[in-house]
Amino acid sequence: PFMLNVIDHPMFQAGEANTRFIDLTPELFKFPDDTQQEDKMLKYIGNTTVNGFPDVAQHSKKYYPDVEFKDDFAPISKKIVTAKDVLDEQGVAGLQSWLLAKKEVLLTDTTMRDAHQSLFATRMRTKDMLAVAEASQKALPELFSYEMWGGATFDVAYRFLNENPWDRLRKLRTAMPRTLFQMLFRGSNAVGYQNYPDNVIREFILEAAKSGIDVFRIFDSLNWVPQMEKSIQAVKETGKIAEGTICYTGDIMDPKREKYSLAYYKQLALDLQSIGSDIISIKDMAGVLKPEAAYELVATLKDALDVPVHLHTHDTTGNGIFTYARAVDAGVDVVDVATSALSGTTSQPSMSSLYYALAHNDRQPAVDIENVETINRYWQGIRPYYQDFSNGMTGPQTDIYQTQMPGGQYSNLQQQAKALGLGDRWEEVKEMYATVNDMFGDIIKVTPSSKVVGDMALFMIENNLTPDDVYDHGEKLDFPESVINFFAGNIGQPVGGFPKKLQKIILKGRQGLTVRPGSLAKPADFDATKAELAPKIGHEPSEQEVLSYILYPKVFLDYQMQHKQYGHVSLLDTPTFFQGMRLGETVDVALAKGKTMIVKLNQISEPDVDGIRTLYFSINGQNQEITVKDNS
Ligand code: 3PY
Ligand code: ZN
Repeated sequence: PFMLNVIDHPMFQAGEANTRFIDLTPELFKFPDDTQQEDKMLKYIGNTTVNGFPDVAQHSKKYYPDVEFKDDFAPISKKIVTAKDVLDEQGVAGLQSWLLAKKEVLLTDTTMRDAHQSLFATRMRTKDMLAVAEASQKALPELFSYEMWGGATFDVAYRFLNENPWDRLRKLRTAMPRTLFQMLFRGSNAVGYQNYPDNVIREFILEAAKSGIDVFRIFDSLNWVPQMEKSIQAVKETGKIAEGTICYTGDIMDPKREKYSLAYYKQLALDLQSIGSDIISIKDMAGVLKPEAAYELVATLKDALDVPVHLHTHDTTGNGIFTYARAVDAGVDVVDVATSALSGTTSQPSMSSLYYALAHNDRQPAVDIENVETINRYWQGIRPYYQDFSNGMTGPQTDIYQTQMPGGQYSNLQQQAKALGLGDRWEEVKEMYATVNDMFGDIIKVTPSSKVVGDMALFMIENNLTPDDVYDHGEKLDFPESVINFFAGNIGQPVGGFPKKLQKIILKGRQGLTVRPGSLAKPADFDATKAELAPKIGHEPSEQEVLSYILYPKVFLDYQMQHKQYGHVSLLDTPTFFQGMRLGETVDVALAKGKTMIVKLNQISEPDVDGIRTLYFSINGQNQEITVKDNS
């Protein structure tokens, strides 16, 4: 129909088919797909304009950075060998020796994963990462890796950002081919909050490796080694790097706290090495590892292990740089940092701060500090986009040493509390979090065990319950599902076992598992799942789609529906994506290379009797109206 419209047009037939013809009849040169994409985009903008976006406030003005970021970096110098070059050319053993031989401490940049997960509830959009991806690789080729996938980014992309996380991985991988990509993987819980069958774990890892992940940081939320073993084995099949992880809690320097002692961590690290970890990571998810403890722990592990040691902390208490400096003294091989603009408090310590803290130290990171600052200016520019999701923490929070709440959980639990109308009781929620941890026998708290503690704390605050109420009348209480699940052994066994009395109350007499849940789980039937999924999404599902559906059936189908309705909304700039448009505003949407849709919002009608508003736009100069139901 496209060609016929052109050929049939009187101007064309009159031999005037030149550029003037194209200018005068742009509608003839639109492909049906473009029109559809434009209509969908407009529907999204219209709906967001009228009905808003969850958790985003009304702003009188849209913020955009003053200066547009320009990538002026030269290509990577021929003299530089990146960590990715080493892995691709010399394999895992080559990378291990390369790391161990480095004098300086290496860095992992967590800006695109943990930093935004911990500062603004994982809401960073792919578009804002891609804009600086290629530049980052050129500017900072000496980094060990970028943590840019996994953890909560997987479900949040689908759930809140209308984005496909696999697309994010593919696009970043294309932009940064010489950079090691690292993901956070929750062992048998994959990138979810529950246990998955072993074959799902294996397939997910194979697919992630194929799609561009090089380093898999594998942890278990209870430090239970059997829950990490299958994941580590799967990574080894791919030739990528398995980082077995010890999650740090307690205080090894406090002789009264015997449960999580230095000897405990040393044995755990040795066990993880013996099942095939290529690197051992220490995951201080709450930021409670104090400087001298970091020195002792790292020195002990460096002495006991043959593989490199990678340290992760959160700067919640304000002591992150000090902790890293002592770990560097003790010989740590790699530490996790974030760009300054997205560092500090619940996020990782700042890359440039660490650089300067280690001035005149022979282990100072080998990065070009000017380049670090230039890249940081980009992030500084876009950080205000996400203000509405920010956890509001403006300075060090030393009560974390008591509550031990993971950085990645802090902002999420706060959102959860607000959603329950408990926003003004946040201090109580934090205290209850520590109380619940005691009731549970002092467990490791990291996703999903941290969510169990958080859910229980919210449940107790919401229902005004004390621990005694739970012990005395627990049989009458409907505990949160995650809590029942935990006590049933469905996410594994905590160090030292479950507190028996509470377990009996919560399971109401039922027996909990004592074996690895995956050893009982029925393997997923991928072919059957594919067949089941195809009619639901209207096309033959890819391996990635099957995996996403197995992990998050409802979230994935909801995303598919949204995507059908609204199309590629990831192309919108972030303020427009979250806030829609204001009257008189014009927004450019780059639909494809060289194809821009210029959208102007001219007028919005009052709602009619059915609550329907009409929005009057012009698109590339042509008027277009759409109707949107006002849900207010
Ligand atoms: C996650 O599992 O998402 C975490 O960041 C845990 O710290
Ligand atoms: Zn973390």
